[in-house]
Amino acid sequence: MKKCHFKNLMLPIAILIFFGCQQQTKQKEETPSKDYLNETKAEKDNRMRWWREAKFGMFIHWGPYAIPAGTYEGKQISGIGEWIMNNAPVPVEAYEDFSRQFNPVAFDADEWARIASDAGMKYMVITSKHHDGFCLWDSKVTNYDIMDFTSFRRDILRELKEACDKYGVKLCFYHSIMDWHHPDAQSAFFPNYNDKEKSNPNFQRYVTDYLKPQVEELVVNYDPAVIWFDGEWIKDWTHENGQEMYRFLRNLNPDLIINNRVDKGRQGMQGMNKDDEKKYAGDFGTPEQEILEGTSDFDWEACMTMNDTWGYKSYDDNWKSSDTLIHYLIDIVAKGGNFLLNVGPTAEGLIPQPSVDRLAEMGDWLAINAEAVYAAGSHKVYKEGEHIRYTVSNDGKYVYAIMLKWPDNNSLMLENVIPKAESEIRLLGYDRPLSWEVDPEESELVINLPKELRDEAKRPGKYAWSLKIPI
Ligand code: FHN
Repeated sequence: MKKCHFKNLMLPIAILIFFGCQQQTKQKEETPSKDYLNETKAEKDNRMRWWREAKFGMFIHWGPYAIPAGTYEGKQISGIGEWIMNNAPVPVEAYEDFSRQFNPVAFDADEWARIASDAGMKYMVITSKHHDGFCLWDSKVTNYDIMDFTSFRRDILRELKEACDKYGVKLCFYHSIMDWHHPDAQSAFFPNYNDKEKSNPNFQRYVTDYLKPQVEELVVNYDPAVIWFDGEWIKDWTHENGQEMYRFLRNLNPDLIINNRVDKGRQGMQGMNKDDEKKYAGDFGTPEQEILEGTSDFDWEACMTMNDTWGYKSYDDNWKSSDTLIHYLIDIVAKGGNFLLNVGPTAEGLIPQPSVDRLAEMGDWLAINAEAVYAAGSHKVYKEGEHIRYTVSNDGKYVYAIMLKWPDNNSLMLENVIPKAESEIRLLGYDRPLSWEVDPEESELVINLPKELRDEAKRPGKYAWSLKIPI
């Protein structure tokens, strides 16, 4: 709801709000502005701790684009679903009709948070606003939101906040800098550029009067753990804008984590920052639809779709298997990254069943292998051959060798870990210790897997198995 609606409220409430605002302004003025771009390593380590231990998060792309679901005027539109406004293209007024119709009556925040939590996901990043400009919360800055523009009139982000708190999942917001709907954010790149004479766009005015106050609302009213910017590549958004936004938000909440797309450092889909003299704002790199080749000193999170679209497309059935997704998670964690795996709910508010099925299988796998994944650091090498990935417990007492494939001869040889003498090597999910020896000539560890586990059905879980090795 926009601010002007307050004029209809009763006088006493208006007075209360007035004094409340005065108080808030006073507090803001009194808070010294700290330069969070220059924090120490210890400060950053402390702030990033929960995120580094979380490893696995749910990405949610959801908005009015779920209504056309990839089809406009009878034609299937190529490209990712949430880009339909740009790709079809759909003029602003016609797209607003979709937004007006957005009525996800089957949306159940509790169910979404439960699905994420059961999958072993520790955080959720939902599109507060994607490039189409439509807002999923009750914004005072615009009427182009779920409360004022639709008959649904439920604050989606508020409901998710409550549900995520209940399940111990941290709620985070994706927020697009690029905005195809706002008149001041139109540029030659956008579908409605031809209307620009009507509006005389002024991008910096959009930043000051719209983008910043909106993200401020999100941070102050919903306390997100991460702000995940996107759409920063447009030329109107500058390095200075990025620095200033980062400082502004960290001053609102010093614990906030912000991705590197707040600034101009990201190098395409590889997602890590350019290596130049500029110091870019942002706390972690964002590889998109890819996994880094190796480890990195800069925190990173790979975001990925389960099929080929972020926003729902009714006819995209190119689903990755659970096997593949679990192996991606292991590979990412071994290389020191996080995995942000996307779902694109339908216009009714349902997470598609193929996504639900895969998430349940990932949750089953993590229920057995959790300790090899969470709070795990990187070993001196992250892999051995094609089928072994390594992690290390945070206390440094155990190395986990995760087998992506069951060894053909039922015994495993490892070159990169020597166990503590007389210690017990265990297979997570199996109740007896395994026999092992170190080949003195080769200084190779040989682990003998129990004969009964030649039978796939008797193994603890499917797709990958973790050996816990005391060091
Ligand atoms: O254009 C977007 C796209 O729609 C999607 O949101 C992904 C997710 O990382 N990011 C963009 C492109 O980098």
